[in-house]
Amino acid sequence: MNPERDTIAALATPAGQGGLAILRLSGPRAFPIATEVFRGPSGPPRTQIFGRIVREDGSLIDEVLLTRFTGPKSFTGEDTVEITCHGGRLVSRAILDRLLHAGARAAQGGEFTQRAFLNGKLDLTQAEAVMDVISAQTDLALRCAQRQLQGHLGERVEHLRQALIAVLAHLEAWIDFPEEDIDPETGEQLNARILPVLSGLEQLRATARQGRILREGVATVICGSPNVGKSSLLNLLLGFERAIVSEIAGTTRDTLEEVLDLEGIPLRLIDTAGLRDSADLVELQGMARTGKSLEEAELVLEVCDGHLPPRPSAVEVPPGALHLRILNKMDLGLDPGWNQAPDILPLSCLTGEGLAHLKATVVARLTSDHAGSPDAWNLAVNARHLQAINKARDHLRDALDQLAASSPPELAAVDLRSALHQLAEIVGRTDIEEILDVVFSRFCIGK
Ligand SMILES: Nc1nc2c(ncn2[C@@H]2O[C@H](COP(=O)(O)OP(=O)(O)OP(=O)(O)O)[C@@H](O)[C@H]2O)c(=O)[nH]1
Ligand SMILES: [Mg+2]
Repeated sequence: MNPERDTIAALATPAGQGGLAILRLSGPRAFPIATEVFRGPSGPPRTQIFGRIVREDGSLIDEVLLTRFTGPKSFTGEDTVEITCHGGRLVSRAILDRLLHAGARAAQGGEFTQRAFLNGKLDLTQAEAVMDVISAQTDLALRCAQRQLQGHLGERVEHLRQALIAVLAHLEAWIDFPEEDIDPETGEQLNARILPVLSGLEQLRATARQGRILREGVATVICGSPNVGKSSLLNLLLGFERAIVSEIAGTTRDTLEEVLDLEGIPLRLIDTAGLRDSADLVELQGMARTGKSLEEAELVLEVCDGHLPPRPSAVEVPPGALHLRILNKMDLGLDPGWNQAPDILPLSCLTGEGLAHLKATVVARLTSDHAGSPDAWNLAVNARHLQAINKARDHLRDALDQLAASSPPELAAVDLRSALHQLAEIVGRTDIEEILDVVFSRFCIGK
């Protein structure tokens, strides 16, 4: 424990009314501060003790349960106290004020987890996973975050890092010999040891898309002409009447967004205004918003009225996005003009016919490109990891080029060290003040 550090305090549960609220206190003065504000029996650590939080004059603020965790056996690694009080805004605020008055400092967002990291309780991937667990929107996202919190990703990266350290040691031993260049045999051996690390990095890289999907959801835009059943599809997928549906063309004016858990994959469903020629100012603004949503779409669900003959589509699918065409209103019978159309999914929002097939197709299309990799949904690296992995990969490729060109070995060593530095940044094993701010700024207070 670092005695220089402040003792920090915060409300760990959401501000507002609830049955209970929990406050946290962590740092070298956590126990003395607790003793000052708490009246109750003393008891062993990790045991809840019933007592009272009192003001300076001894008057009651609230009856609470208080638990002491002696560092390093605590979440932060420091002496920590948790206070469970009644879940009212005023009462939790009054207790927090009392703790601050007794010498604690108000914690910043993520500061408890940051201390856990600085005290070696978590590596940086695990610290990030704390936030992923809190913000997970689907079971699959939660499972992935829990695996990362258990240290699976950290272990994989550490494994690659150790392999690279061994290569560097080999290379440096070679540098200590007086010869000027790497002889072909040593070059081959080094090559053979770098290549598996490179392929390990590629495997991690291949999980980045899943990482983004699990953390941010798939931007899914429901679009098409007016009155084809876009809002009906949104409602059908969600299972409740989120959007207004009517037989009047141009019902939806503004974009509407709602998250759907589709077999563990979070879809950010966006219902949009129908696209058509119009002079109505509000409708034009709505269509402009449809266009904006489409620009950022990863999955485009283009809805058509299957009862009517096909018409040229006004939907512009951005490059790289998945595009599915849905023929709605199949209960009214499909127009024969659609017979030749490829890749269409018949559906009836009225009866639900075709929905199971549509869902299965979406899941299959979203998961197909990594069907061979069971890691993809487990490791699912985030954007920060990906950036470091990309840089590490580039440095390793440079090192291989140097070896192939039989350059002086010092040059390959520089590249290997740079690659190592990138891997160290992923798990936080380096001097990384600047990346800490980026990582922990996403956190909520009290975590
Ligand atoms: N028979 C039948 N009618 C449907 C079906 N789906 C939607 N409708 C009807 O079609 C009309 C338009 O549905 P909406 O969901 O409001 O269509 P929209 O595409 O959102 O329309 P705008 O918001 O105006 O662009 C409503 O009267 C719906 O009840 C379907 O599968 N079968
Ligand atoms: Mg609509």
